[in-house]
Amino acid sequence: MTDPTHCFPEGFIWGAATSAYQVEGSPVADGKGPSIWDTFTRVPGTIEDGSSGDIACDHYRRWDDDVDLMVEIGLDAYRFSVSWPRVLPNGIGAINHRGLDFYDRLVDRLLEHDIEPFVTLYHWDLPQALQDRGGWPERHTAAAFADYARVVAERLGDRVTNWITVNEPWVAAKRGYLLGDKAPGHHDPVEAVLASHHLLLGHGLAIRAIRDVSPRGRVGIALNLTPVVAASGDPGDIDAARRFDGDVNRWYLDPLHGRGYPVDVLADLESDGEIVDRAYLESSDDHDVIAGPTDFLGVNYYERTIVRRASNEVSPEVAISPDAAITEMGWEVYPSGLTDLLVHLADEYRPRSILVTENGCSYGDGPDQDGKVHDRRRIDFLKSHLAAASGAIAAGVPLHGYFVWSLMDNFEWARGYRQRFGLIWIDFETQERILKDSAFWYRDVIAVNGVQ
Ligand code: IFM
Repeated sequence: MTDPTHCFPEGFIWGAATSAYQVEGSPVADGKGPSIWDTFTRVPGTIEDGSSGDIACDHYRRWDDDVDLMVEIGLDAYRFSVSWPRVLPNGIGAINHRGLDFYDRLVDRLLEHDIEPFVTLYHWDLPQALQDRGGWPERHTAAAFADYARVVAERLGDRVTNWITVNEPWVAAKRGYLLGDKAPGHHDPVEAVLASHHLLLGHGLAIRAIRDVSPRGRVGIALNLTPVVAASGDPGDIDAARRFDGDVNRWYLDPLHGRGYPVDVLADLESDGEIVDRAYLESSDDHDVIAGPTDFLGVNYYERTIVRRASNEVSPEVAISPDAAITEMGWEVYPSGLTDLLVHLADEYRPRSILVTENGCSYGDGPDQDGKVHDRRRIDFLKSHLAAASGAIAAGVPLHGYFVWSLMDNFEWARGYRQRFGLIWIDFETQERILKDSAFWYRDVIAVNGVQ
């Protein structure tokens, strides 16, 4: 094999990611309690194809075979999430040891194969029992999350080093409690702001719990981040871009790095009537917790966002460049945005280490007559984004790992099973798995530690 064009530093971590509700299935097995996604998917009209995660990839029962596929690809690391209601069916209180046993076995098998587990503690499947008590808009949910983090760390912390507290708090707060296209499907701006605060507080409290139990643990959070561009030089578009950037990026990055919430966003929210008690959100005790030191920043990157002034003058609108290539999610393919984002994060926030905890694309290519999946567009997407990541490293960004979203096709939330992000194709009727061309391509990338 010739020398790769984009070489990565020695020790660079090559991984792939999934989340519990999207792959596991078995929603009531071994004493698992219901999550808000079990409830939400049963509401008619919430999921495009009327599906749910009841079976998904049946990973709860096929995990051993799935680890074999990871070995075939040569992964250094596997990022998965723990289902909170599997471990604590009521969200708090009695521990369901059979639920923890599943993750225990998975971790052992991964380590047997030298695959490093990266454990996400919250990837959106809040126990329904906690939602019944108000969910993330309530402060006690943050404390419950830290207790749950402690329980998981006590069981797995002797073998798991890398922990991701919360995945994409913006999505959990905004889409769950304001836009309503994700569980629990609410439409309440005040709830959404409170939810974001308690997700951040929960993150900070969970860091303390994990470090307490497992001092060698390395802990971070995974944020969905996007470079934001104004659609034009029109002052309305420029202001819309500022608001969007504030809402998605700075509202999370600033407090996590000890700066508190951005004052311009606080002012916007106050004038829009979305904050009832500003002092509560600005409590310095809470911000000390939220800004607790982390070991890495997890970046989930999919696309840049072009923003223009909203026609209704209230919320900004997202535009797509007319010449852009788009994936089947309708997302723009924009690899250089990854370089820009990583360089900006390193300059502005100086995290010790950055991991791309998600990057990938949805394309529906399925098996041909020979049973092969030729997903050329995914290879091109990943290749261009790895070149962009390599550019960021060359510019001095402390980027130490990259996780493809996703290891396998899975339940893509409100989009159901019609969107396929995997390196592994899944027949959701038979549960047959096929490694796509992209999986073999990624295997070669990992083998030479770089992209040809
Ligand atoms: O599938 C999701 C994942 O759960 C969180 N990040 C974005 C992915 C693609 O939409």
